[in-house]
Amino acid sequence: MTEAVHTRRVFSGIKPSGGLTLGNYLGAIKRFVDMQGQGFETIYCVVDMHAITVWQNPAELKHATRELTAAYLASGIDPEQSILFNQSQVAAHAELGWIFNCVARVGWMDRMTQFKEKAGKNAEKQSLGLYAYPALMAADILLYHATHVPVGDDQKQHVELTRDIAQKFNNDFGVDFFPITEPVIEGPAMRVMNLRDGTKKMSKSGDSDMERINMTDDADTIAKKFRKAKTDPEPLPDSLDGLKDRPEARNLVEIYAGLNNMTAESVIAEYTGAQWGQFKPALADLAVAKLSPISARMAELMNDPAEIDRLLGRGAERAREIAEPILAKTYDIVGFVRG
Ligand code: AQP
Repeated sequence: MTEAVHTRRVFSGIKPSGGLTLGNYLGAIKRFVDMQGQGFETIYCVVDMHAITVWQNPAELKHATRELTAAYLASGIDPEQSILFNQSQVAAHAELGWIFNCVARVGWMDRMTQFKEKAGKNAEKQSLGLYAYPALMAADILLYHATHVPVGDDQKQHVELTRDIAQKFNNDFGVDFFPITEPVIEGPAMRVMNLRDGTKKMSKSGDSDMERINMTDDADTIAKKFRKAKTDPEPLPDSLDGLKDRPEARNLVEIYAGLNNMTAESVIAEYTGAQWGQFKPALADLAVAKLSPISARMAELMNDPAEIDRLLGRGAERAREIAEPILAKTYDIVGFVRG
Protein backbone atom coordinates (compact mmCIF):
# COMPACT_ATOMS: atom_id res chain seq x y z
CA MET A 1 0.00 0.00 0.00
CA THR A 2 1.40 3.46 -0.86
CA GLU A 3 1.35 5.96 1.97
CA ALA A 4 -1.12 8.79 1.61
CA VAL A 5 0.54 12.22 1.54
CA HIS A 6 -1.18 14.63 3.90
CA THR A 7 -1.10 18.46 3.78
CA ARG A 8 0.82 19.91 6.77
CA ARG A 9 -2.19 20.95 8.77
CA VAL A 10 -2.47 22.10 12.39
CA PHE A 11 -5.62 21.61 14.47
CA SER A 12 -6.02 22.52 18.11
CA GLY A 13 -8.71 23.74 20.46
CA ILE A 14 -9.54 25.05 23.89
CA LYS A 15 -12.66 24.48 26.02
CA PRO A 16 -14.79 27.52 26.86
CA SER A 17 -15.21 26.26 30.41
CA GLY A 18 -14.42 29.46 32.30
CA GLY A 19 -11.88 32.27 32.28
CA LEU A 20 -8.61 31.50 30.50
CA THR A 21 -5.43 31.01 32.48
CA LEU A 22 -1.77 31.74 31.86
CA GLY A 23 -1.48 27.94 31.34
CA ASN A 24 -3.87 28.12 28.39
CA TYR A 25 -1.94 31.10 27.04
CA LEU A 26 1.58 29.65 27.28
CA GLY A 27 0.69 26.00 26.61
CA ALA A 28 -1.71 26.71 23.77
CA ILE A 29 -2.77 30.16 22.44
CA LYS A 30 0.70 31.72 22.15
CA ARG A 31 1.96 28.67 20.27
CA PHE A 32 -1.10 28.61 18.00
CA VAL A 33 -0.17 32.17 16.99
CA ASP A 34 3.47 31.17 16.41
CA MET A 35 2.44 28.33 14.09
CA GLN A 36 0.55 30.64 11.74
CA GLY A 37 2.57 31.35 8.63
CA GLN A 38 5.07 28.54 9.32
CA GLY A 39 4.06 26.48 6.30
CA PHE A 40 0.98 24.96 7.96
CA GLU A 41 -2.71 25.35 7.30
CA THR A 42 -3.97 26.31 10.76
CA ILE A 43 -7.39 25.45 12.20
CA TYR A 44 -8.27 26.63 15.71
CA CYS A 45 -11.42 25.70 17.53
CA VAL A 46 -13.48 26.71 20.54
CA VAL A 47 -14.43 23.21 21.66
CA ASP A 48 -17.80 23.94 23.23
CA MET A 49 -18.96 20.31 22.98
CA HIS A 50 -16.06 19.34 25.26
CA ALA A 51 -17.01 22.08 27.71
CA ILE A 52 -20.41 20.49 28.41
CA THR A 53 -18.80 17.24 29.61
CA VAL A 54 -19.17 19.03 32.96
CA TRP A 55 -22.16 21.24 33.76
CA GLN A 56 -22.11 24.67 32.10
CA ASN A 57 -24.68 27.35 32.68
CA PRO A 58 -25.97 28.14 29.13
CA ALA A 59 -25.58 31.92 29.38
CA GLU A 60 -22.07 31.51 30.81
CA LEU A 61 -21.16 29.05 28.07
CA LYS A 62 -22.11 31.61 25.42
CA HIS A 63 -20.08 34.27 27.21
CA ALA A 64 -17.04 31.97 27.59
CA THR A 65 -17.25 30.96 23.90
CA ARG A 66 -17.15 34.60 22.80
CA GLU A 67 -14.48 35.49 25.35
CA LEU A 68 -12.22 32.64 24.20
CA THR A 69 -12.71 33.76 20.59
CA ALA A 70 -11.77 37.28 21.65
CA ALA A 71 -8.65 35.88 23.38
CA TYR A 72 -7.61 34.07 20.21
CA LEU A 73 -8.08 37.22 18.12
CA ALA A 74 -6.47 39.57 20.65
CA SER A 75 -3.44 37.27 20.95
CA GLY A 76 -2.85 37.36 17.19
CA ILE A 77 -4.90 34.62 15.52
CA ASP A 78 -5.81 36.05 12.12
CA PRO A 79 -9.28 34.81 11.12
CA GLU A 80 -8.37 35.06 7.43
CA GLN A 81 -5.11 33.16 7.66
CA SER A 82 -6.45 30.58 10.14
CA ILE A 83 -9.84 28.91 10.30
CA LEU A 84 -11.39 29.94 13.64
CA PHE A 85 -14.76 28.50 14.70
CA ASN A 86 -16.70 26.80 17.46
CA GLN A 87 -17.04 23.03 17.32
CA SER A 88 -20.83 22.70 17.72
CA GLN A 89 -21.40 24.55 14.42
CA VAL A 90 -19.73 21.71 12.51
CA ALA A 91 -21.89 18.62 13.08
CA ALA A 92 -19.28 16.33 11.53
CA HIS A 93 -17.30 16.45 14.83
CA ALA A 94 -20.12 14.61 16.62
CA GLU A 95 -20.64 12.21 13.72
CA LEU A 96 -17.00 11.16 13.47
CA GLY A 97 -16.86 11.13 17.27
CA TRP A 98 -19.52 8.40 17.28
CA ILE A 99 -17.56 6.28 14.83
CA PHE A 100 -14.46 6.66 17.02
CA ASN A 101 -16.49 5.64 20.09
CA CYS A 102 -16.89 2.37 18.23
CA VAL A 103 -13.17 2.15 17.34
CA ALA A 104 -11.65 3.06 20.73
CA ARG A 105 -11.59 0.34 23.40
CA VAL A 106 -12.89 0.69 26.95
CA GLY A 107 -9.47 -0.45 28.22
CA TRP A 108 -7.82 2.48 26.43
CA MET A 109 -10.20 4.97 28.03
CA ASP A 110 -9.61 3.42 31.44
CA ARG A 111 -5.96 4.42 31.18
CA MET A 112 -6.64 8.14 30.64
CA THR A 113 -5.14 9.95 33.60
CA GLN A 114 -7.06 13.19 33.01
CA PHE A 115 -10.40 11.42 33.54
CA LYS A 116 -9.09 9.90 36.77
CA GLU A 117 -7.86 13.31 37.95
CA LYS A 118 -11.06 15.12 37.04
CA ALA A 119 -13.44 12.42 38.25
CA GLY A 120 -11.55 11.75 41.47
CA LYS A 121 -13.49 9.46 43.78
CA ASN A 122 -16.77 10.30 42.03
CA ALA A 123 -16.23 8.53 38.71
CA GLU A 124 -19.70 6.94 38.79
CA LYS A 125 -21.35 10.34 38.98
CA GLN A 126 -19.49 11.85 36.00
CA SER A 127 -21.10 12.21 32.59
CA LEU A 128 -20.50 9.53 30.00
CA GLY A 129 -19.25 12.39 27.81
CA LEU A 130 -16.37 13.16 30.19
CA TYR A 131 -15.26 9.54 29.94
CA ALA A 132 -15.59 9.45 26.13
CA TYR A 133 -14.06 12.94 25.65
CA PRO A 134 -10.75 11.67 24.16
CA ALA A 135 -12.61 9.88 21.31
CA LEU A 136 -14.32 13.17 20.41
CA MET A 137 -10.95 14.91 20.63
CA ALA A 138 -9.55 12.34 18.17
CA ALA A 139 -12.47 13.16 15.85
CA ASP A 140 -11.75 16.90 16.14
CA ILE A 141 -8.20 16.32 14.97
CA LEU A 142 -8.71 13.59 12.37
CA LEU A 143 -11.76 15.21 10.78
CA TYR A 144 -9.28 17.64 9.21
CA HIS A 145 -6.54 15.05 8.66
CA ALA A 146 -4.43 17.27 10.91
CA THR A 147 -0.77 16.29 10.92
CA HIS A 148 0.33 18.43 13.88
CA VAL A 149 -1.40 19.30 17.17
CA PRO A 150 0.16 21.91 19.46
CA VAL A 151 -0.93 21.16 23.03
CA GLY A 152 0.32 21.53 26.58
CA ASP A 153 1.92 18.54 28.25
CA ASP A 154 -1.35 17.56 30.00
CA GLN A 155 -2.91 16.67 26.64
CA LYS A 156 -0.07 14.43 25.42
CA GLN A 157 -1.84 11.20 26.38
CA HIS A 158 -4.97 12.24 24.47
CA VAL A 159 -2.97 12.91 21.29
CA GLU A 160 -1.35 9.49 21.70
CA LEU A 161 -4.84 8.00 21.91
CA THR A 162 -5.73 9.86 18.71
CA ARG A 163 -2.80 8.09 17.02
CA ASP A 164 -4.01 4.71 18.33
CA ILE A 165 -7.52 5.38 17.01
CA ALA A 166 -6.20 6.39 13.57
CA GLN A 167 -4.02 3.30 13.43
CA LYS A 168 -6.79 0.93 14.50
CA PHE A 169 -9.28 2.46 12.05
CA ASN A 170 -6.75 2.17 9.21
CA ASN A 171 -5.92 -1.45 10.16
CA ASP A 172 -9.52 -2.57 10.74
CA PHE A 173 -10.66 -1.28 7.35
CA GLY A 174 -7.42 -1.98 5.45
CA VAL A 175 -6.96 1.66 4.43
CA ASP A 176 -4.33 4.34 4.80
CA PHE A 177 -6.83 7.09 5.41
CA PHE A 178 -6.21 8.86 8.70
CA PRO A 179 -2.75 10.38 9.34
CA ILE A 180 -0.77 9.52 12.43
CA THR A 181 -0.78 12.97 14.01
CA GLU A 182 2.26 14.44 15.79
CA PRO A 183 1.78 16.17 19.13
CA VAL A 184 3.83 19.41 19.22
CA ILE A 185 4.91 20.02 22.83
CA GLU A 186 8.00 22.20 22.63
CA GLY A 187 9.58 24.94 24.70
CA PRO A 188 9.32 26.02 28.34
CA ALA A 189 6.08 26.26 30.33
CA MET A 190 4.38 23.31 28.65
CA ARG A 191 2.84 22.47 32.03
CA VAL A 192 2.22 25.63 34.01
CA MET A 193 1.61 24.69 37.62
CA ASN A 194 -0.73 25.97 40.30
CA LEU A 195 0.81 28.98 42.13
CA ARG A 196 -0.11 27.53 45.54
CA ASP A 197 0.95 23.93 44.87
CA GLY A 198 3.68 23.29 42.31
CA THR A 199 2.70 19.64 41.94
CA LYS A 200 -0.75 20.48 40.50
CA LYS A 201 -1.56 21.89 37.06
CA MET A 202 -2.87 25.47 36.80
CA SER A 203 -6.51 25.03 35.70
CA LYS A 204 -9.42 27.31 34.84
CA SER A 205 -11.64 25.39 37.20
CA GLY A 206 -9.26 25.10 40.19
CA ASP A 207 -10.76 25.91 43.60
CA SER A 208 -9.04 29.20 44.41
CA ASP A 209 -8.50 32.20 42.17
CA MET A 210 -5.13 32.81 43.89
CA GLU A 211 -3.72 29.59 42.39
CA ARG A 212 -3.94 30.84 38.80
CA ILE A 213 -3.28 33.93 36.69
CA ASN A 214 -6.31 34.70 34.52
CA MET A 215 -5.69 36.32 31.16
CA THR A 216 -8.07 39.10 32.19
CA ASP A 217 -6.49 39.83 35.62
CA ASP A 218 -5.45 43.46 36.08
CA ALA A 219 -1.88 44.53 36.89
CA ASP A 220 -2.43 44.73 40.67
CA THR A 221 -4.02 41.29 40.81
CA ILE A 222 -1.19 39.73 38.77
CA ALA A 223 1.42 41.34 41.04
CA LYS A 224 -0.44 40.20 44.18
CA LYS A 225 -0.81 36.61 42.94
CA PHE A 226 2.89 36.31 42.09
CA ARG A 227 3.87 37.96 45.39
CA LYS A 228 1.81 35.41 47.30
CA ALA A 229 2.85 32.46 45.10
CA LYS A 230 4.36 29.63 47.11
CA THR A 231 8.17 29.37 46.88
CA ASP A 232 10.97 28.08 49.09
CA PRO A 233 13.57 29.97 51.15
CA GLU A 234 16.45 29.34 48.70
CA PRO A 235 17.55 31.95 46.14
CA LEU A 236 17.59 31.11 42.42
CA PRO A 237 20.28 28.50 41.71
CA ASP A 238 23.17 28.77 39.25
CA SER A 239 21.97 25.94 36.99
CA LEU A 240 18.76 24.22 35.95
CA ASP A 241 19.76 21.19 38.00
CA GLY A 242 19.37 23.33 41.10
CA LEU A 243 15.61 23.49 40.43
CA LYS A 244 15.21 19.75 40.82
CA ASP A 245 12.80 18.95 43.67
CA ARG A 246 11.80 22.65 43.80
CA PRO A 247 8.53 22.50 41.78
CA GLU A 248 7.28 25.99 42.73
CA ALA A 249 10.63 27.63 41.93
CA ARG A 250 10.88 25.77 38.67
CA ASN A 251 7.36 26.82 37.71
CA LEU A 252 8.08 30.53 38.16
CA VAL A 253 11.29 30.26 36.15
CA GLU A 254 9.48 28.42 33.34
CA ILE A 255 6.67 30.99 33.29
CA TYR A 256 9.25 33.76 32.94
CA ALA A 257 10.96 31.87 30.11
CA GLY A 258 7.68 31.18 28.30
CA LEU A 259 6.53 34.80 28.53
CA ASN A 260 9.86 36.20 27.40
CA ASN A 261 10.54 33.67 24.58
CA MET A 262 13.72 32.42 26.20
CA THR A 263 14.94 29.15 27.67
CA ALA A 264 14.76 28.35 31.39
CA GLU A 265 18.60 28.09 31.30
CA SER A 266 18.94 31.71 30.20
CA VAL A 267 16.53 32.89 32.90
CA ILE A 268 18.71 31.12 35.45
CA ALA A 269 21.84 32.66 33.93
CA GLU A 270 20.30 36.13 34.29
CA TYR A 271 18.98 35.65 37.84
CA THR A 272 21.56 33.38 39.51
CA GLY A 273 21.53 34.06 43.25
CA ALA A 274 18.50 36.39 43.07
CA GLN A 275 16.06 36.32 45.98
CA TRP A 276 12.33 35.92 45.40
CA GLY A 277 11.82 39.51 46.50
CA GLN A 278 13.69 40.51 43.34
CA PHE A 279 12.49 37.83 40.92
CA LYS A 280 8.76 37.90 41.68
CA PRO A 281 8.27 41.62 40.89
CA ALA A 282 10.28 41.19 37.66
CA LEU A 283 8.05 38.26 36.72
CA ALA A 284 4.90 40.23 37.55
CA ASP A 285 6.07 43.19 35.41
CA LEU A 286 6.79 40.87 32.51
CA ALA A 287 3.39 39.14 32.80
CA VAL A 288 1.59 42.49 32.92
CA ALA A 289 3.55 43.77 29.89
CA LYS A 290 2.56 40.68 27.89
CA LEU A 291 -1.00 40.15 29.09
CA SER A 292 -2.44 43.63 29.51
CA PRO A 293 -2.46 44.60 25.80
CA ILE A 294 -4.23 41.29 25.13
CA SER A 295 -6.84 41.75 27.84
CA ALA A 296 -7.46 45.35 26.75
CA ARG A 297 -8.07 44.19 23.17
CA MET A 298 -10.28 41.34 24.43
CA ALA A 299 -12.46 43.87 26.24
CA GLU A 300 -12.82 45.94 23.06
CA LEU A 301 -13.76 42.89 21.00
CA MET A 302 -16.31 41.80 23.63
CA ASN A 303 -18.16 45.08 23.04
CA ASP A 304 -19.30 43.69 19.69
CA PRO A 305 -20.50 40.11 20.28
CA ALA A 306 -22.40 40.08 16.96
CA GLU A 307 -19.11 40.53 15.10
CA ILE A 308 -17.55 37.64 17.07
CA ASP A 309 -20.54 35.43 16.21
CA ARG A 310 -20.24 36.43 12.55
CA LEU A 311 -16.55 35.47 12.50
CA LEU A 312 -17.29 32.11 14.13
CA GLY A 313 -20.06 31.42 11.61
CA ARG A 314 -17.76 32.22 8.70
CA GLY A 315 -14.99 30.05 10.22
CA ALA A 316 -17.46 27.17 10.61
CA GLU A 317 -18.39 27.40 6.92
CA ARG A 318 -14.72 27.11 5.96
CA ALA A 319 -14.23 24.23 8.43
CA ARG A 320 -17.19 22.33 6.95
CA GLU A 321 -15.64 22.58 3.48
CA ILE A 322 -12.70 20.49 4.70
CA ALA A 323 -14.57 18.28 7.18
CA GLU A 324 -17.56 17.14 5.15
CA PRO A 325 -15.68 15.36 2.34
CA ILE A 326 -13.49 13.59 4.93
CA LEU A 327 -16.59 12.48 6.86
CA ALA A 328 -18.29 11.31 3.64
CA LYS A 329 -15.23 9.22 2.72
CA THR A 330 -15.18 7.79 6.26
CA TYR A 331 -18.84 6.78 5.91
CA ASP A 332 -18.01 5.00 2.62
CA ILE A 333 -15.10 3.17 4.26
CA VAL A 334 -17.29 2.09 7.21
CA GLY A 335 -20.03 0.86 4.86
CA PHE A 336 -22.81 3.37 5.53
CA VAL A 337 -25.18 3.76 2.56
CA ARG A 338 -25.54 7.33 1.31
CA GLY A 339 -28.35 8.05 -1.18
N1 AQP B 1 -1.48 24.52 33.10
C1 AQP B 1 -1.27 24.38 31.80
N2 AQP B 1 -0.03 24.44 31.28
C2 AQP B 1 0.17 24.32 29.92
N3 AQP B 1 -0.82 24.13 29.04
C3 AQP B 1 -2.07 24.07 29.52
N4 AQP B 1 -3.27 23.91 28.92
C4 AQP B 1 -4.26 23.93 29.84
N5 AQP B 1 -3.74 24.11 31.07
C5 AQP B 1 -2.38 24.20 30.90
C6 AQP B 1 -3.42 23.72 27.49
O1 AQP B 1 -4.49 24.54 27.04
C7 AQP B 1 -5.14 23.85 25.96
C8 AQP B 1 -6.61 23.84 26.18
O2 AQP B 1 -6.96 23.18 27.34
P1 AQP B 1 -8.49 23.02 27.71
O3 AQP B 1 -8.99 24.25 28.32
O4 AQP B 1 -9.25 22.58 26.54
O5 AQP B 1 -8.45 21.84 28.69
P2 AQP B 1 -7.67 21.60 30.01
O6 AQP B 1 -6.27 21.17 29.68
O7 AQP B 1 -8.50 20.64 30.81
O8 AQP B 1 -7.63 23.03 30.68
P3 AQP B 1 -8.05 23.42 32.12
O9 AQP B 1 -7.62 24.85 32.31
O10 AQP B 1 -7.54 22.43 33.12
O11 AQP B 1 -9.63 23.39 32.02
P4 AQP B 1 -10.70 22.85 33.05
O12 AQP B 1 -10.25 23.33 34.41
O13 AQP B 1 -12.01 23.48 32.64
O14 AQP B 1 -10.73 21.37 32.91
C9 AQP B 1 -4.55 22.46 25.87
O15 AQP B 1 -3.62 22.44 24.81
C10 AQP B 1 -3.85 22.30 27.18
O16 AQP B 1 -2.73 21.44 27.08
